[in-house]
Amino acid sequence: MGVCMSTSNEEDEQRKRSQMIDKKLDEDNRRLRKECKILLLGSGESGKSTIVKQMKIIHQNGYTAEELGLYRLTIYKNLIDCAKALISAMEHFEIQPEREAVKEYITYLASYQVDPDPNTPLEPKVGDAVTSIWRDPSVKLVMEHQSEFYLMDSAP
Ligand SMILES: Nc1nc2c(ncn2[C@@H]2O[C@H](COP(=O)(O)OP(=O)(O)O)[C@@H](O)[C@H]2O)c(=O)[nH]1
Ligand SMILES: [Mg+2]
Repeated sequence: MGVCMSTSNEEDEQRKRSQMIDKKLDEDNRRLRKECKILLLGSGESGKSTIVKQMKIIHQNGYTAEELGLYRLTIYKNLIDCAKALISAMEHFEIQPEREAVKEYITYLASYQVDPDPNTPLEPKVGDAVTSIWRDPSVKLVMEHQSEFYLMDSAP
């Protein structure tokens, strides 16, 4: 008798599990039918990522504070990477900065590491350094070689 009970209980459980799986498959199917997949094709910097960001802002309540914090970190890193790319190009093409202060800023930026915590802002000196380097007349000469080294489109 005990054996009979346990078998019927087991069958019951299995039936319930099977029904749950069927239900889940049904739900997934319904959701998939509503889903619309878009393939974004285009060369680099043609706006693919921008479309995805706009979709999220318009249809998915935009970005949380935490997500925005991660973007802040990306922006900090991009800024430092671009500055370092410019500095490397200066060295590579043997172009000397004109102003003494710029030389000191270059040494400072070359060893600068972005803090991985997005709530830690960049040191204010980074702003002064980047502005000073960018204003130095030697940058014009470096930019004449722009096709010979990689610099993000957003750098200038
Ligand atoms: N003027 C204008 N700029 C855009 C547009 N869409 C994207 N951008 C800019 O083009 C650059 C590259 O866009 P991105 O989405 O990163 O291109 P991806 O490389 O195809 O992912 C960014 O600086 C965007 O701000 C647009 O519709 N109009
Ligand atoms: Mg992209």
